[in-house]
Amino acid sequence: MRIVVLAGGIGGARFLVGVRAYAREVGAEVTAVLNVGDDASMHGLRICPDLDSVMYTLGGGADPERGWGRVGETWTVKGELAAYGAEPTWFGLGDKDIATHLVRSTMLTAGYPLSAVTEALCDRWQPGVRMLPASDDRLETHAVVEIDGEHKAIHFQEWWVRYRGDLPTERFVFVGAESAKPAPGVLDALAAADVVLVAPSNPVVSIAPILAVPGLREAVAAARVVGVSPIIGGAPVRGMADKCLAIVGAECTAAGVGALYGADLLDGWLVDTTDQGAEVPGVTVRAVPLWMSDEQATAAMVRAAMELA
Ligand code: GDP
Ligand code: FO1
Ligand code: CA
Repeated sequence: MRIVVLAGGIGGARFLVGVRAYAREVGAEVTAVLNVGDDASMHGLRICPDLDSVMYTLGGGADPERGWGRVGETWTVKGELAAYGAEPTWFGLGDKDIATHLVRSTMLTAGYPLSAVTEALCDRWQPGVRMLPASDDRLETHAVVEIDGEHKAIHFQEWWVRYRGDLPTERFVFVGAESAKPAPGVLDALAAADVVLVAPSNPVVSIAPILAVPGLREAVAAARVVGVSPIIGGAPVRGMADKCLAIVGAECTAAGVGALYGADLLDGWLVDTTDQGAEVPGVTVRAVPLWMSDEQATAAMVRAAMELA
């Protein structure tokens, strides 16, 4: 049995903990195809928030409260950068986390593709699933916003971390997507997949940038696909999905996100029991508890998704 999971950061990481537990139980092989749209360069370092959230979470090194970065983190470098007034001052890199970005940036500068760098970082963390970036090519999510009457595109990190998404926002663009290629192994994994699971990740800024890589959406749609709703009772469990859905004109409900993905992508759609009765035209919908409170509860969600498939 081969399972491919499309995932972003924290929601994707927690879901993958359950997928890994399920896979161990049934002897399945798991490949995670991960969002790179959040990636940015800060202080000369390449930061890959979603890849790192997944790697740290599966490797047992993530900070569970913050949802990003390392547990037991210290902030000496951040303080020193601030003392220089080094921009961006609104983005914080922890000392332990910086080691990851140093290794990654050194390898990228030496010419290794992001997929090879990710594999090397995973040698340490042993996530227990194969982690592939959606693309080795630069594909960055930018928000087209209005600041002081001026229209401009800012990086997703600036939109979220600096402005908390509190700006008039017209749309998101995935810069570089048109010419990006799926990373090595992505299309092969999708072609060989018995089931593709869409994690309960942000549909607009975590899953959409993955599907924006030319050829990827078609490769996913050709498989048996079950998605899991990140929206419970009309609200995201955490994060900015409500803001993002409003910007793309989608309803912030389990049915709204299911419809956004659509019947051309999804075969099945898992919603929380709170959202029992939600319908998505052309898609089989089932309701089960979707709170990822621990590994067992999450593995039960995955089992339900696999049964639906
Ligand atoms: P990010 O990249 O760090 O923002 O993380 P993702 O895009 O992977 O996931 C963010 C989404 O995870 C949010 O929209 C949350 O609603 C969703 N999420 C977080 N915890 C849970 C949970 O326990 N259950 C469900 N169903 N969704 C969750
Ligand atoms: N989120 C913040 O709210 N503030 C930060 O200073 C910040 C720094 C940061 C550094 C590395 C990293 O991997 C993630 C970081 N995040 C920070 C989280 C990140 O901005 C977003 O939550 C994700 O990109 C959404 O997936
Ligand atoms: Ca993300």
